[in-house]
Amino acid sequence: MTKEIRIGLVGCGFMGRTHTNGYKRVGDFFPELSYRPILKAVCARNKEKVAAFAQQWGYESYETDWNRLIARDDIDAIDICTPNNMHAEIAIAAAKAGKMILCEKPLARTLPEAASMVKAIEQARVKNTVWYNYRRIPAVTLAKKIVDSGKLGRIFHYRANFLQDWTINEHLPQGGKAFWRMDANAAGSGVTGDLLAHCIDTAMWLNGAIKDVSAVTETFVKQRMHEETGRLQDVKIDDACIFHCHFENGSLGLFESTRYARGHKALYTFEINGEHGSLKWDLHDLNRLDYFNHRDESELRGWRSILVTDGDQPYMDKWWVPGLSIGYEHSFVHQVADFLHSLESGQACAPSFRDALETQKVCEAVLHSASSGQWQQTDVVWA
Ligand code: 4PW
Repeated sequence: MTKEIRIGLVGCGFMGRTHTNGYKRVGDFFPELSYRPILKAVCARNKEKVAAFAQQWGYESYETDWNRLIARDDIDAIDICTPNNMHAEIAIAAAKAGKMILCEKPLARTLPEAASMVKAIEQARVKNTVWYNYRRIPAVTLAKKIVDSGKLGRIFHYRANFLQDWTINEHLPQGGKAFWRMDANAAGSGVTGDLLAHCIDTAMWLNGAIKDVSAVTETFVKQRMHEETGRLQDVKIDDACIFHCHFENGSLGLFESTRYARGHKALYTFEINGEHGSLKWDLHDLNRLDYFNHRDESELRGWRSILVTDGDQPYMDKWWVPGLSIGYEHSFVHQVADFLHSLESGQACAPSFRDALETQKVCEAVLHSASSGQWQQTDVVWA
């Protein structure tokens, strides 16, 4: 018997589209799941925009006030795709109303905000997850299987980059609908919360807790016009951030993120080096995982380039035939599938709000370290 999960989406920007595509596709490709998302309502302040989004994507109805969406008794789950400054208020209200919550990353702007969200969902005991979608790219999930199998042995190094170039133009404004990621009040931070948060989530998932960090940040364009005030205002986000760290398992980490790497649009890469082998992954070639196994016969030893498209590899039995690739959008379909599966199994859907709180601790420690010039403990507790 199919059970319905009636979705109420808040926000209809880029992430609203990726999540909605996930809800729409999941039933076709994961027919065994007993839960099915129903696109019940979408909410955004601008009536014309939200009505058009509802029509284009197939939502049954729309709202212009998220409080009304949460108050509706025909909604089971609230999906938060707003700018970061609204995550906490919406999530806490949704938890009080007993709704399941799926929240876009990063969980919040700050650690105290994130902690209040975790408290609310744990008190209300509502199902929850945070959209750190890169975990669900099959090659990344395969990396997790290889690390967990112990094939790499003792881990020495973890390094990750997330590079973009879209804010180099000094005439771009901050704030408003299009540029809220550049406004510290809306976003909380710059590349640390927006991009490094992904790298940190993947890193701790693959390699365990990050214990302490030492960071530098830079804001290359110091003032930009603010969309809301129309005035030139100080830019308070980090345009670039580099940090190094110790992991709990004794390995060293090196992370870099910037929106000023001319030519790079969304280059997320990571590499992990262990005693017996190494793994490398690159978002621009996302179906491929590179693996070096030092235990291979010495004459034939070398980097293996694994094209992750085979039915034996994570998630790939759901898609086409071996050799045919899938893309970025499928990571969101997988996240929906895993969330629906968690409703059947009764297990938490990782990363939960609590897991995302640990990532938030690292982001906060990184920003503190950059401003103090000191190493900073993270206090991460990673299961
Ligand atoms: O979450 C991130 C975004 O804010 C994304 O994964 C990539 O960078 C794409 O857009 C931004």
